[in-house]
Amino acid sequence: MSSFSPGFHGRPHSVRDRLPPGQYPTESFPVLSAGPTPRVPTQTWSFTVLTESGETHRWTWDEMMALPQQETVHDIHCVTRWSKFGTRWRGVSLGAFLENVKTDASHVVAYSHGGYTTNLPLDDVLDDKAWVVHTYDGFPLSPEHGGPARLLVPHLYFWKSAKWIQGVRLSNEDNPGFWESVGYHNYGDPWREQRNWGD
Ligand SMILES: Nc1nc2c(c(=O)[nH]1)N[C@H]1C(S)=C(S)[C@@H](COP(=O)(O)O)O[C@H]1N2
Ligand SMILES: [Mo]
Repeated sequence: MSSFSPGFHGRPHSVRDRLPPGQYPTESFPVLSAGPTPRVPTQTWSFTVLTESGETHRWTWDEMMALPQQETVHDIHCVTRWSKFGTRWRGVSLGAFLENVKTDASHVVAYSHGGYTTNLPLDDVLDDKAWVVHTYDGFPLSPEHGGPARLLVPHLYFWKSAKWIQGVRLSNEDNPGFWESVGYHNYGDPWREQRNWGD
């Protein structure tokens, strides 16, 4: 026993503990996009928060980069059953954008270049649970993976992490997004295996 490092014995259990039901771990980083990959130059990039009362807040790329930056490491889980452990990102907590935004909204819809949308309860994107990320594993996020910037919501299935993020709409209604309106689960908790509507 003592000839093995603690990590050797600990590992199989911790890997299993980190794997939600019905998932398998992968080292690769698959690309899943419902359409063509938009090319969004940082020079014209902006992030918009639209409130339920019609107020618009907007950040350019440089303004976004001037907000507090966080380095954040997470396991991610795709509903197609792959999970990737320990992905390392850099970006801005969604809470930093919403800090000075007056809202009583219950939900947000994240919307992307290319038309993709996904819905989330507001509580699920506050308190460092969601980020607008621009760097993956130390390098600028590639267009295939949503660069120049995507949403990262690691505690929910990865379809909630909208690539090529353009902004969020705050609302008092919960309006299903792209996948949610064609049968994916409305919330998408991988630990409760909320893959499809009715799970
Ligand atoms: N704009 C946009 N965001 C998207 C998607 C998409 O098709 N368009 N696919 C989602 C799905 S289903 C998954 S699993 C992840 C895949 O991200 P990846 O291609 O970086 O692995 O992005 C999510 N975000
Ligand atoms: Mo997915």
